[in-house]
Order: sequence, then C-alpha cells, then structure tokens
Amino acid sequence: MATFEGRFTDASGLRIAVVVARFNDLVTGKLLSGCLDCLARHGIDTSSSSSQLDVAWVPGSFELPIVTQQLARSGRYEVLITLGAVIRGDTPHFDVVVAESSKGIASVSRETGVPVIFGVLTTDTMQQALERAGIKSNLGWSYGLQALEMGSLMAAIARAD
Ligand code: INI
Repeated sequence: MATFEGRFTDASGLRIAVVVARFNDLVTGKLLSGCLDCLARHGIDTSSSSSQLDVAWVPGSFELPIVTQQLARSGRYEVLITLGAVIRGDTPHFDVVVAESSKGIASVSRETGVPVIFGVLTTDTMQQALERAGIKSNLGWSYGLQALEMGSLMAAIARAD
C-alpha cells in the first residue's frame, strides 16, 4: 500500500504561477500579499528576479480560466494559484461570474493535469471579503499552503510511477 501526502518543506523544486483578478483589487491585492508571504516563508524565491514564481494579472475573475489555461499548458509550472473576489452586492450577474470562473478553473486543472488552487472569494459584501483577506484572517496564506501541498503531492505520486 502506498500513502501519498504533500509536504510543505521541500518547495525548492517547485515553480508556481499566481493569476490575480484586478476587479476588487483592494481584496485581491491583500490575498496576493498573504499568498506570497506564505510561499516566501516556505522557501520559495518571491523576489522580482525569481525563476520560481510568476504573477499574472487579469481584468476580473471571469478571465482567470483562460490565462490559467495558457500558463498551465506552457509546462513551466508545477502548480498554479488563482485569486479573485466576486461580491454579490457588486453585480447582478454574480452567479454567472462565479460559475464560469469556478467551472473554468476546475476544467483547466483536469485537462492539463496541473493542479490549480481555487482562491476566488465569493461573498455577499465587501466587508466579508476584507475579513477573509486580512482583517480577520488572510485566506491568501491558506491558498499558498494548499499550492505547496498539491505541488508536492503530485510530485510524490509521479515519483512512484
Ligand atoms: N469580476 C470579479 O472578479 N469580481 C466581481 O465582483 C465582478 N463583478 O462584480 O462584476 C467581476 N466582474 C468582471 C468580470 O469578472 C469580467 O472581468 C468582465 O465581465 C469582463 O469579461
């Protein structure tokens, strides 16, 4: 029997791309800061000259899947992270943006075999979004951790092949 688990301490071989939505950047910028802080504390080079980390900005959460797909297909990354914030109060088409974003991101992950972390907050209000992006806790940090776990887990499974 094999038991596969991701680790958080062997990040040296991982290349990661983060795709961030500009819409609600008050929130997504904070998610990105939390995410980068987590990655840096686990040994990922997050400097501007890093060859381990790239960041791509898209207009809104609706555009996350297509850019994530292009990055995943490039073969340059072991894991990708998407960051967005869709706030019900801001848009009558909340459900459309959330559905397209989540379905699109999930299908990129399955089609390419590259794990993609779903870091899109869906809240009723800006206050709730900010609470999850640093006022109370910062989910960006958790998304960073989940990326490290998934990158490491996929590598462990590949090594057993
Ligand atoms: N994009 C978001 O990421 N969050 C939102 O809350 C949002 N609202 O409220 O509309 C939003 N809309 C933009 C959308 O993601 C696309 O960028 C736009 O429709 C252009 O395709």
